[in-house]
Amino acid sequence: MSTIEKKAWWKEAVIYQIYPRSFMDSNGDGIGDLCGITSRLDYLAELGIDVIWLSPVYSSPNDDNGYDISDYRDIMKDFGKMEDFDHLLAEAHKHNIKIVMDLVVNHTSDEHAWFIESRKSKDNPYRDYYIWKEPRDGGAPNNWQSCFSGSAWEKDDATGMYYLHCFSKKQPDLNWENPAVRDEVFDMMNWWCEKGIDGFRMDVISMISKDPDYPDGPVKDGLYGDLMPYVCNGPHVHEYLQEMNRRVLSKYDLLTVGEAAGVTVDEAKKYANEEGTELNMVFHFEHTDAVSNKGSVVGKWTTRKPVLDDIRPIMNKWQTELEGKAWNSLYWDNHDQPRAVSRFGDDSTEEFRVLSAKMLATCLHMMKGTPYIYQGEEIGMTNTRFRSVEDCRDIEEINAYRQYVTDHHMVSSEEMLKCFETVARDNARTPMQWNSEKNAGFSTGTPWIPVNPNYTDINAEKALADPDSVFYYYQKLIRLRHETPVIVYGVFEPLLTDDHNVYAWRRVLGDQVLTVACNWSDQDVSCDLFENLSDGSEELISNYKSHKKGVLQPYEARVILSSLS
Ligand code: TEU
Ligand code: CA
Repeated sequence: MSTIEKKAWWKEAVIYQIYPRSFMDSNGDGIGDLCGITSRLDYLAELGIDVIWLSPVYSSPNDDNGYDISDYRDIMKDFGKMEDFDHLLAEAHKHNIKIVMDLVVNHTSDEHAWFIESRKSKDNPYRDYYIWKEPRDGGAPNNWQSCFSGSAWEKDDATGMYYLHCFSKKQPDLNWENPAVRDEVFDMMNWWCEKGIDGFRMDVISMISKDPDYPDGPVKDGLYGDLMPYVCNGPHVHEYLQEMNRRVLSKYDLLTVGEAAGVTVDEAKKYANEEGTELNMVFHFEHTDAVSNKGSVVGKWTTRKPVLDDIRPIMNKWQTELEGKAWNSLYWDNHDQPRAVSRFGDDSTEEFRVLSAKMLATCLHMMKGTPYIYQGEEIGMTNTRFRSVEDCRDIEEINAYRQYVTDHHMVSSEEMLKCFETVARDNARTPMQWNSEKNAGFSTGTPWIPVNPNYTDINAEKALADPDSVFYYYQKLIRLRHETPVIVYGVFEPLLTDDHNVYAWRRVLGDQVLTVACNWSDQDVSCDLFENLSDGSEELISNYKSHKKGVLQPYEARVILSSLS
């Protein structure tokens, strides 16, 4: 028997992530923008989501599409003006939709005023805002590789010292040990909260406290060392987040989610503890990294697709271990990941694309935690094609191609492009497919990144005209969540954990039981979970209209609500 835990609106909500650059272009310059988002609020209200997470919209030179911020209190020129933001926020609230901002404070842009000052001289008042080290043997201070290839250190001519950049060299890492940096960040956060925003998604927040020894990392591919063990979950990260909570978060009613690269369940219990001293929840990477961690072509790059046996032990661990101690966030994809249906489902035929997109949605939305939908997931958008590296826009892809293909000949161009088609971030960044008109209805100009050629078959207008579409299936899942407490608060109990094809579990709350089964294969498989249903059992949702006795059909998903007594 379960106990009813602390209720919270952010546990009951469904979040929809918008990558503004690729969502809707209102002025024909080929780049999505804030007015474009405002023009599509009716669509989001129809879907029924509660919250928008906006990927960064602040001033940025766009080395990493807005994750390199040059002014935290201004809007990126490509996206509009502050008054467009204020209008979006007000209109979203009128639609009963909250807005969560992306908070990127592990690093700034090298064009941020703080860094422009910091690099000027060793005694500049802003010097300690960033992480500067003397050269070692005339080279970089250690062997760390940046997440975007090459050394994580860049030599700066003005002083001959190196600064740390875990990402691109245009994203210098802030020095959180400096209290002045924390003051600046917390002031800025309070400023946005006073505007009336509804929360923060915190970019790589697990990386803000570094190992003070800066040791060399284990060398993986013969070029550089891994920095992750020394920058994730560092010695002061919980102290800094508790300070942030005291000085900002606790003063408002916010949704907070930390993007927590390298997080383990034990660390998550601290970041997302039920007492609420840090954040509401974190994103972990264990299911998205599952295949690369088992062996890849090079780095994260792989052509392998995960199978249920790769994913279930991870998801079940997070479900059972956080129970009662911390809250989960649930996602299959985002702007850094390939498309959910292409990676975890099956986009080989139209029938399987639709069935498996609905199956994955069922699977995710029936687990315990707050579900996140990434733009286009609700219509089953798929991965795209990379004819050559010219099709890439993402700095991660471009740099990895240069390092592994061009400079070191470790991988052929053909193989790298296959890896890109499997896991590249640009798969998620092709424009939202609104209709079958020019550029999928995204823009009247030339889109900044090519539209996925399948937009004439897969688009929102078609989905809205088809009662059996993936869109209406998501709409129903969201409505069910709002109506059915066991979907939000029920305790997760794994079932059939040895089955290679069927992912099944129960959720229990009081005397209510939800039984969930999802067939992850393209074959009929046997499953007797639904054979002896008690009287009064009710099918809440399924992606099939008729069922076969003792069998789950290809990608079939079923959810049954019954009572324990
Ligand atoms: O991502 C950080 C992160 O760890 C990634 O998912 C990263 O994209 C991946 O490891 C690369 O292989 C966040 C943002 O979501 C991402 O878009 C930014 O590029 C990155 O931080 C830097 O701000
Ligand atoms: Ca535009």
